[in-house]
Formats: sequence, structure tokens, C-alpha cells
Amino acid sequence: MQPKVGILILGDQLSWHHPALTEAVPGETVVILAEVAEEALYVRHNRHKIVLLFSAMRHFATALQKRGFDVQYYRFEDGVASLLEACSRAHATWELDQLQLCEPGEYRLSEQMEGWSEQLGIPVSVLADSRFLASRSDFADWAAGRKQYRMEYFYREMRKRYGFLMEGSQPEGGKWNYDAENRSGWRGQCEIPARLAPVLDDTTSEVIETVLAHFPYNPGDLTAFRWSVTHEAAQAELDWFCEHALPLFGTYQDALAESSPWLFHGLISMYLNCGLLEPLAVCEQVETAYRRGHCSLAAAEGFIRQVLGWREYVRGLYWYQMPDYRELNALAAVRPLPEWFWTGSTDMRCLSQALKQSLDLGYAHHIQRLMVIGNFALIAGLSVSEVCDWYLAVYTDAYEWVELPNTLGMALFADGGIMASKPYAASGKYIQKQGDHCKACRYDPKKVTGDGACPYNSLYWDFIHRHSELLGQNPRMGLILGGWRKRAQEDRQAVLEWAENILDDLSVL
Ligand code: FAD
Ligand code: DLZ
Ligand code: SF4
Repeated sequence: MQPKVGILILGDQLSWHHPALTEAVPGETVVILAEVAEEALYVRHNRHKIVLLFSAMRHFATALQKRGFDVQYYRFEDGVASLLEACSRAHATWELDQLQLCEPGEYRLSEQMEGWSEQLGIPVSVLADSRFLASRSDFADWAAGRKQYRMEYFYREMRKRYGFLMEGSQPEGGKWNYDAENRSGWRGQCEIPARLAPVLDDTTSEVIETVLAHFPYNPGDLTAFRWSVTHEAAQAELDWFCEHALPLFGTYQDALAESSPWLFHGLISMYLNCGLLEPLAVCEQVETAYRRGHCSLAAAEGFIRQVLGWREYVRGLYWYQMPDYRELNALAAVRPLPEWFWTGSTDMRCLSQALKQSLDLGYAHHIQRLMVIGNFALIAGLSVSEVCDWYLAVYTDAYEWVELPNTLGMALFADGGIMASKPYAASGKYIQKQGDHCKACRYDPKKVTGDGACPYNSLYWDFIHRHSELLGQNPRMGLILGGWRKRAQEDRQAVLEWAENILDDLSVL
């Protein structure tokens, strides 16, 4: 047998633009894909994520074979322990003369891979992930010498570099950011369009059986599995979004709705993050929708900012700051996660819905992740590492490169402000303004203390009080702190005592 080039494609790299694949010659290449215990077990992944990846990997293997590639595929039942073992087995079968990889999305794996060449006894090349629009070194060049790494400035550079929504060197419409137009709360103003019905093929049904058998204790209600597992189906979902939801995406981007887990969101992060969609093509499609008059500039800009700005920025920040970033805990938050984070059983209605859909569907939109779940964790001082592990486990789109900066940095302010200019802390008033959960909640968003008071309220003031020294150094917190300090001493005392009561036993909320 002729020695071959081996290309290991990870479960979140299922793209024809994989840097090793673009140069690969069928006949001289064997592509390795492996469902392995180590990747499936390093965190209690949502079953939706495992099914999506295993089924998409199997479909991609078939598509590769159709293009003439030899494929070495290991199924979960084959009992391969790790990605290294998969490569070693493939080497034994195919006599590889080298192995090519694309840099992985997590630091943990990238560290492991450093020893692979020696362990396998063949050269291993790790190629840069060309599917991101800013490379790690682009981000490092941008960040070098800056005191603060604000997304907004990074995003402007990316707009100029890629020419999205530009009029020459100026932003379309004269402003870089139309966020001020994108903050409506949800009061049932219009119909929320029904999503495309899910289609489960035989491969997905087979994978669901495997996952049910091997992951009985992981979160995820697989009777509700709805995710696309091929490039074509993911593209059809994006087309649907651009046609039906994009025009109102901006308006209700920050809204919370009892009746829908999806509202007008894209539902594409899980595809972007595993290679079924490409960020450049997504931004191009959204800009085209705007240019043909299908959506407003605010909607298109709001969406492109998420993909071209936030998504690239968090990835850059992750690699720029790791491995120290993972250890940060600027607010010394160590309180154990209440058990109901794993069941959603709390009377706090906004939180219960956000937790339940995260666990059952593997999805929550940004405001649920940030201002309902993350905000609660922040103001209650929940353990940073436990909260980060929870986020990494429950979402179908979760990989450490994107989960960690969003959770540790944006939601928990545990990096002390590297990412966010101030903590995203809010009381029940904000949640009431943004959505319609409070009407049917056992708690009252207007009450701060006493029976039935919304827990977000006293916890919010307790948070401000607890961290007043640190927050006092932040000019954006001056007004709030000033207001708190001006309140009568006995008033403040009552609020703090009420909060202390709550924190004493979170299990009863
Ligand atoms: P839309 O609202 O339709 O947005 C469009 C796209 O923009 C998303 O698909 C996503 O690719 C990108 N995007 C938007 N915001 C962000 C952001 N802050 N960071 C990175 N990309 C962004 N996103 C993940 O992909 N994986 C995670 O594990 C993850 N964890 C998060 C944890 C916390 C605490 C918070 C606050 C946010 C997290 N996000 C994460 C970002 C964001 O919430 C999700 O990308 C988004 O909810 C996915 O749903 P969607 O595709 O419907 O997004
Ligand atoms: C998340 C995940 C899971 C659950 N299983 C696999 C797997 O069996 N095989 C694989 O190649 N990749 C898997 N992944 C994705 C990897 O964990 C991911 O590549 C790393 O976390 C780096 O982002
Ligand atoms: Fe959430 Fe408080 Fe409103 Fe209940 S009252 S839904 S806990 S914000």
C-alpha cells in the first residue's frame, strides 16, 4: 500500500474549507474522523450537541467518499478512547507518512497535540484555522499595546478590512453601530414565525439511539432534536432566517418571550461552530438581504456585528489570554451552583424557562444567557468555575474558545473588565422591561424585600454593595453607586438582610 497523508478532521471542523482539505489530493489522502470517548466525556455535553456532531461527522464522511477520498471513520461503539488513539490506529492501517491537522478550538487539545508527532512517530503539521476571519496573530497585533480590548474598536477594523456595510471608508448610514434601535422588549407585538420542521434521517435516528444508550445522564431531550446535520440543511435554515426572521432580528434582539425560545434569532451558532456554515458567507448573505431592501440597516448591522465582531473577537481574546484566563476570578465568586441549575426547577419564571430550554433543547438566546442566567450567577456570586462548566456542558454551540470569554468575561466579570467595560448586573426591572415572564411569576418585580419580592432585586443591590470598592473605580458605575449610597441606612440594611436570607439557601427559590 502507498503511504498516505492523513488528515484528522475534528467534530467541530466539518468544512470543505478545512485548511488541510483544500490542498488534499483524493487517492493520496486518508481523512480520519473519530467519535471518541475522551471528547465526548470531558464535560457532561448536552445530548443535542453529541447527536449533532456525530450525525454531521457521519454525513461529512459520506460526502468526502463521494469526492473520492479514502475515509477512516471510527464510530463510538468501536471503543476508541482518544483522538490520538484514532490517529495511531489509522496509521497502523494506512501507513501514513504524515498527519495534518487544523488547530483545535480548545487550549486543552492544542496542548495535547504538541506531543503527537513524537507519540505517532510521523511528522504532524498543525495548520491555522482559515475559517475564522481574524487569525490569532491578527488579534494579537490588534491587541498589542492596548490597555483595553473593546469589541467595538476591533469590529470597526473588521468592517473596514472586509468591507461589510461600508460606503468607501465610512460606515453605511454614517454610524458604526445601530444598537440603540435594537432594544425593544417583548409584549407580543407580532406573530413569531414558526421554524422549519425538523427532518430526521436514518443516520440521525441511529445516532440518537447510540447517544441515548451511552449518555443516559447527560442533559438534552432528544425527542425535540431539531438541528441540521448537513451543509445543505444548515444553509436552508439560514435562508429561512434571512427570509422570515432577519427583518425583526434587530428590533427584538434583546427581548425575552414566554411563548418562544427562538424569537427572531438566527439559530446558527451551532453550525458556524462546527463547520456546517462559514462566517464570511453568512455575513455576505445578510448584507445582500439588506442591499435588496429586505431588511433595515439596523437589522443587518446588528447581525453582522455579532458574527464579524463578537464571534471573532471572543475567539481572538481566548487565544490571546489563555491559559491564565481560565483561572481568573476577580470578584472572588465561589458559592456552589444550586442543584436546580441542572433541572430548571425554580419559581423564578424567567430563570426557570431559560434553564429548562437550555437543558432540554441545548439552546438559549443571548439575553437569556447573559441577563437571565448569567446575571443571576453574577449577582449571587456563584462559583466561576462551576458556572463555566455548566455553560460548556449545556449548549449545542459550546466550545471553550467561545464559551469561556462569554461566561467568565462578559457574564461574570471574573476577568475584572478585560472584556466588558462594566458588569452586566441588572435587577428584576430590566427583565420585566425586556419580556413578559413577570406577569405569571410567583415573584413581584416591583418588590425588593418581603414575601414575594423578586430575588433579582435585593441580590442586585447586594452585589453593588459587596463590590462597591471595585465598582467605585469604574466611571460607568458612578451613578448607580451614588444612588445606593444616598439611600437611608435602614433601607439599605433591610435590602442587604433580605439578600443575605436568599443567599443562605438558594435551593428554596
Ligand atoms: P443570534 O442571536 O442569531 O446571533 C448570530 C450569531 O452571532 C450567532 O450564531 C453567533 O455565531 C454570533 N454571536 C452572537 N453573539 C456572540 C457572542 N457573544 N460571542 C460569540 N458569537 C456570538 N455562543 C456560542 O456560539 N457558544 C457558546 O458556548 C456561547 N456561550 C455563551 C455564554 C454566555 C454566558 C453568553 C452571554 C453568550 C454565549 N454565546 C455563545 C454567545 C451567544 O449567546 C450565542 O452565540 C447565541 O445565543 C447563539 O444563538 P443564535 O445563533 O440564535 O444567535
Ligand atoms: C464536542 C465533541 C464531542 C462531543 N465529540 C467529539 C468526537 O467524538 N470527536 C471529535 O473529533 N470531536 C468531538 N467533539 C469536538 C471536540 O471536542 C472539539 O474539536 C474540541 O473541543 C476543540 O474545539
Ligand atoms: Fe424573573 Fe423576577 Fe420577573 Fe419573576 S419577577 S420573572 S424572577 S424578573
